[in-house]
Amino acid sequence: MSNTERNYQIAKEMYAQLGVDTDAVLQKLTSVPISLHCWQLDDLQGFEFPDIALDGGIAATGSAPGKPEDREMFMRHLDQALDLIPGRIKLALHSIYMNKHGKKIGRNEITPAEFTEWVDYAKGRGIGLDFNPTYFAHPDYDSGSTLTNPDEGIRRFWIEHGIACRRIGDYFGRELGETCITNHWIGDGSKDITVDKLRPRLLLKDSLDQIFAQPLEHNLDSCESKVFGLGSESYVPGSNEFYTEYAAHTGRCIVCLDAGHFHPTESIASKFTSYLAFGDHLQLHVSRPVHWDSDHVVLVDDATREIMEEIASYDAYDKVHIGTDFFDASINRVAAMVIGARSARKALLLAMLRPIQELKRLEYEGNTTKRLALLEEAKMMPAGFIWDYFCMREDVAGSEWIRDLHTR
Ligand code: RNT
Ligand code: ZN
Repeated sequence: MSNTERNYQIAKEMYAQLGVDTDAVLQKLTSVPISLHCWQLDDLQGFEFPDIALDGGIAATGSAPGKPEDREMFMRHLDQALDLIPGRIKLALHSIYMNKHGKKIGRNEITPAEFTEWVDYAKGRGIGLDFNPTYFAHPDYDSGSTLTNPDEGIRRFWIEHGIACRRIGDYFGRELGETCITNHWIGDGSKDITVDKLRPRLLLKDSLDQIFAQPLEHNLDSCESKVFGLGSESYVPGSNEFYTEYAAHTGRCIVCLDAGHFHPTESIASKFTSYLAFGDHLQLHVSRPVHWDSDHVVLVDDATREIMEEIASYDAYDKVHIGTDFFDASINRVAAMVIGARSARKALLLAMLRPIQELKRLEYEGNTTKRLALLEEAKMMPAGFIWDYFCMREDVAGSEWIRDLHTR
């Protein structure tokens, strides 16, 4: 018996005393998909315009060496990262990771033909795909006004992009046998005081109506809200209230909650049950805001743990679709993707290892003293032994991946 197996046996007995079945936890842990965003690897550069600067009020700061110079290097880095990430994975793409095969194709004209390599890649690795229209970083347009643009021609362009993207999402879902979530986020908003806040929202509503007009079997759309961004400090039409209302009224999309898109003391975890109470699905962008929507690498921190705990507490794995979203260019980008992905999965494990039944029982009894005591005692349980065993079973390196990391 290896050290890892021996340690697991010890931990398993300890958790059993708390009423937690670690074998069942591991079975669940490997099956819950985490949708990893591809754009950590190249600071959201994509392949469409290799030189264009990022805009839309988001930014990847830092200048670590090793940013992929071409598609081949990007794919090599992606393989390196995915090899180090245990558990069921989906990969979230942005439309700018398309392959135009040398043709001149507008972003409003893209089709599955520009993404066939991604489907082959996903099939080869046995992973699912999610998708994102890119309503920013376009040489001809200002991303501060896309789906809310009063210029009908420009708004039309972005509506067509949205429609084209969800058809590609449907193609992903059909090919891979797993529903694709197509996430719509726009950077629209204004830097300063806006007198008419209604008009942009009416335009956005109309744009979404047009984008979502056709039901698609293998695609599920989500809309991601925000409080503010760089250059949209004073007003963002795509707020959480707006999209929540839109989703509830139309039933045409679900809501995506990004951990960095709320006020600093607001936790997205505490919001889940307001949607679950109505049977709604949710998509998550697990991220790490530091003072603002900074998109730092996800860690096993309190905020991430609370997110996972809220899912585990109600067994809501089929309703809450976990995804990541961060872009840090200050450290090795492959390692950043690995750290964030492993941390998200570790936080999920910790949430699953909580003695949920016992905690609920104490709560229903009104024994808030014992509830608090047990919550604190549970934190010192040997979860690391379970994680190591999980990695071993998944045939993915444990903490020794750091030893093999060739970076400063
Ligand atoms: C931006 C949103 C959005 C983007 C991606 C790249 O604030 O979080 O999800 O990060 O579309
Ligand atoms: Zn996001």
